[in-house]
Order: sequence, then C-alpha cells, then structure tokens
Amino acid sequence: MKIAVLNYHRMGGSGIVAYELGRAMAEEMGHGVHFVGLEPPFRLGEQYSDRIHFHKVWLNEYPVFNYPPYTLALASQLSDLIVKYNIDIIHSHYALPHAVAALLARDISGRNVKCVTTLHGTDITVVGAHPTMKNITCHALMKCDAITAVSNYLRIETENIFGMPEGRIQTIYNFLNPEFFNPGLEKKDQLNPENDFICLHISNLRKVKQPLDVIRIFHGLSTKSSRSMKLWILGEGPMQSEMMILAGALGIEKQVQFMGIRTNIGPIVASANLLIMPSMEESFGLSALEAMACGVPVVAACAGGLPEVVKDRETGILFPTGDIDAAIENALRLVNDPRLLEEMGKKAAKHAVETFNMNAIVNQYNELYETVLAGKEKGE
Ligand code: GMT
Repeated sequence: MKIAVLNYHRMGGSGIVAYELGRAMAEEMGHGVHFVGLEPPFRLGEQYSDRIHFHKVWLNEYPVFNYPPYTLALASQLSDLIVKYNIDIIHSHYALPHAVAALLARDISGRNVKCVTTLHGTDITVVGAHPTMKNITCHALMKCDAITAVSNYLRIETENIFGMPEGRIQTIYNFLNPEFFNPGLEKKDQLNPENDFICLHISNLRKVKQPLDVIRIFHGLSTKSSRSMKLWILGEGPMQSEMMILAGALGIEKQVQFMGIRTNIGPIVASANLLIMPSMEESFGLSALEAMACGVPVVAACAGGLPEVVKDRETGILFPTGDIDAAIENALRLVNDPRLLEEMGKKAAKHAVETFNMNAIVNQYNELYETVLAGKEKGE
C-alpha cells in the first residue's frame, strides 16, 4: 500500500500521532509512506528507511497574494505525487485544510485514490464549526471515503455540528510509541536534585489549555502542602508571559520552571510526580496519555474526551472544568499520600498500554485502509 500523510508537522499532538502512525505503517506493516507538508515531521531525522519519504510543499510568495495559498500549493503538488508514486490512500490529519487539499488533488490527478481523514479536535470544534469554514469542512467530510475521530466525544460533537449520521465516523483512539513513553524510564535525578514534588504541565500554552489555572492550581497545592514543590512547564505559547507575571504576583516564580520545547520528553515526564491539565476543551489530551504511560497520574478537567483517557480516581483525578478549588483539594490528597500516588501511577501505566496500545491501534487503521481499498477494487 502507498500512503500519503498530510498533517501539521509541528510539536502538537496531531503531528505526533500522524508521524508515529505513518512510521508504524512503514516499519511494521511494510507500506510506503509519503509525508507531505511544509516541514518534515520532527522525528523523521531519526529514521533511515526507504519506505518513509518526505515531500516539501513549495509556496509561491508572489506579492499579489495577501497570504501564500498553502492549500492550493499542497493540492497541486500532491496531485503529482499521486501519479508519480501510485498513491492508494491520502490520510489527512486535522481536517482543514488537509481533507480539502486531498480531495482537490484526487480530482486533479484523475486517480481513484482513497481519502481518509482523522479529526483531532479544534479542526472541528473551533475552526471547522466557525461560520467562515463550516460549509467547506462539511463538504470535505461528506466526500471523504472514511473519517475517524480520536475520541467518542469528538465523534459525537462532529455528528451534531454537521448533522452526520451515526456510523459515518469511527472512533480510533490515539496511541503512543512505547519506546518513548513507558513506566521503565528512569527518573533523572539531575533534573530534580533536591527531590522536590514535581507538578508538570505540557501544552502549547494557548487559552484553551487554561495555563493560568495551571499556575493557580500549583500555587494552591504548594501553599497547602508541607512538601517542597516545583512546577515544570513543557512547551511554549502565547500565554507564557502572563503565566510568568501571575507566578511572580503569587510569589512562586522561583518554583516555576519553563523548559521550552524539547524533543525527547519521556525522561522529563517520567521524572515528574503529577500532570496538571485544566483545559477547557480537549478532544483527547495526548499529554495525559504520555504522563500515564510513564506511570504519572493526571489531574485533569472533566472536559471533552479527557474522561475517555483518564479514569477518575484510578489513573488520576477529574475535576469539574474551571473548578480550581476542586482541582486543588483533590490533587492535594495525591501530593500528601505517596502510596495512593504510586498506586494510581501503576494503574495509569497499565491503562495506557492496554487501552491505547500502539500495535492494536495501528491495526485498526490498517483495517480501515483495507476496507476503503476493497471499495476501490469494487469500483466505488
Ligand atoms: O490542542 C492543541 O493545541 C493541539 C491539537 C493538535 O492539532 O495537535 O491537539 C488536538 O489533537 C490532539 C491529538 O489528537 C489531542 O490530543 C488534543 O486533545 C487536541 N486538542 C484539542 O482538542 C484542544
């Protein structure tokens, strides 16, 4: 099978899932995988395989365009790749603009290539549902050969927003590469020489992630607990300076460490004790899964698909979205009870590997590819 993969090649969850799925399709399933985009996937440099390719999309920065038309450039160049490499399937991650570009490329190429789209969250709930984009998103979803969503929450949201019939969208959960996230990773003592209790937050620090609540929750915990605590922030984003100001105003700036964007975060995650995720919306919450896979319990808002990932009172704690006092009160129990924390950590690692198992999920996608290709053979 030859698969073209379209996604945002950056450090977001959808980019990670798209890359790991493509890599597994090449390495485990023996397919040819062609990543197409503006930048190569961030881990591609570590791969040396003749089954994995990257094709850069070139933009024409002509001054007539207010913005270079990425979707058109992608569709045009992808139509060439379809013919040149005999592509069977285009797998678009994040509906806009990828699903639209995939359909356009198929039309231009004149080939019966199959279009599969995986919805990741804000592509539907924020961008796709917006009046400026609703019709084109709906059109793309109707014309794709298969659609998957990363949680039941997102599947149902999409059905409701676009009036889609039940059964049209299939839930396929996200997964992790266990090589990078597993409970066997050693804690890095040099990161935490004073053996503090480490709270961790991982995100792109956008408003939807409620990064100021991360600071507030940490402040509540560190003032109410007798333990010496630190907050590590992995990732960068537009609210970082506001977080720093708030941490300063609350007098905890020395306890808060901004670690920026890192590539191999597994050892950092494994060195933490608790992940804090107060997002107001989250279709899945890949960083919650990353933490759980390393045996780190999660304190998360009961938002979107998070209850499908975090098992309340077993692998972490869910609090009503926006209720910081509830988050502090519940998380405090974990901070003050090392046995409970350890027990939850073990359950978290087990849940991560059982429910979000890489091989099982890659197989689900492979079966989906085979199903849509069977339709192609029947001339559909
Ligand atoms: O949440 C983000 O800011 C990034 C976005 C992305 O495109 O990577 O994340 C979405 O996709 C992830 C992978 O499927 C999910 O784990 C995130 O929950 C989802 N984000 C939202 O729904 C807000």
